[in-house]
Amino acid sequence: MIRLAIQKSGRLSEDSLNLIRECGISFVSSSYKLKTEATNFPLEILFLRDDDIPGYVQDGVADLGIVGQNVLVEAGFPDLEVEKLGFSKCRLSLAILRSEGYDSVADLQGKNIATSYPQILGRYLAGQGVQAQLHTISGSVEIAPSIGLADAICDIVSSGSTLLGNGLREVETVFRSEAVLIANQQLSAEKQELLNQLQFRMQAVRRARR
Ligand code: PRT
Ligand code: ZN
Repeated sequence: MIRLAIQKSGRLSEDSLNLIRECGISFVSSSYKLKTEATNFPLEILFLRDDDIPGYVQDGVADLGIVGQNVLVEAGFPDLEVEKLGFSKCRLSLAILRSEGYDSVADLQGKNIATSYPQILGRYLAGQGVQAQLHTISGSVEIAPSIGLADAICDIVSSGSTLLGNGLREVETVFRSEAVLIANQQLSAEKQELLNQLQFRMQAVRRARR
């Protein structure tokens, strides 16, 4: 039996469940249950907050997980990635008030930047030779500039309408992300074989979708 952690309720949940079903794996899920067992494959599914998934897989509490690369890399475990899944594509971008001028990332020198991704942003700015004060906040990051909490933000963007609605404009792409399958790095031979079977099926599903 192999244990897979997926997001309980959020942007990754439906696509994760659909992918497992399209792999020919049947299970019953209900919104109040935190785990379920597949009926035709030795798989147990755990339903968790996405932020908890990388740590659980790193520690072996779960063998496998489905999570956004943004959360995986921010948690510090990029090496757990084994397969790109092609959904939940988004980018982590820097944005400023639309009324502000902007030439290059050097304009952020000495500025206050609000983000939920201090690790990824910190590395990006260091790579650009820019020093800024990062303020880590866990939600509603887009409101920070208009209430005077920060000069800029770094947050997840997909359509761009949230930025627009908050009077912000995207100035730099810091990181591109999609959902990935992750795996513990010390799987038993038996679990490794089950992972191989799952990856094979996931690849076939992606080819069929194209
Ligand atoms: O409760 P839990 O902790 O499990 O969920 P969560 O609220 O932390 O995450 P959730 O469900 O919002 O997102 C899960 C994952 O989906 C993220 O980690 C990304 O990998 C991916 N993803 C894809 C997104 C988006 N698109 C997205 N648009 N995550 C968040 N957003 C938010 C963004 O933060 C911003 O507020 O949507 C807004 C921007 O969207 P646009 O379309 O207006 O640009
Ligand atoms: Zn989360």
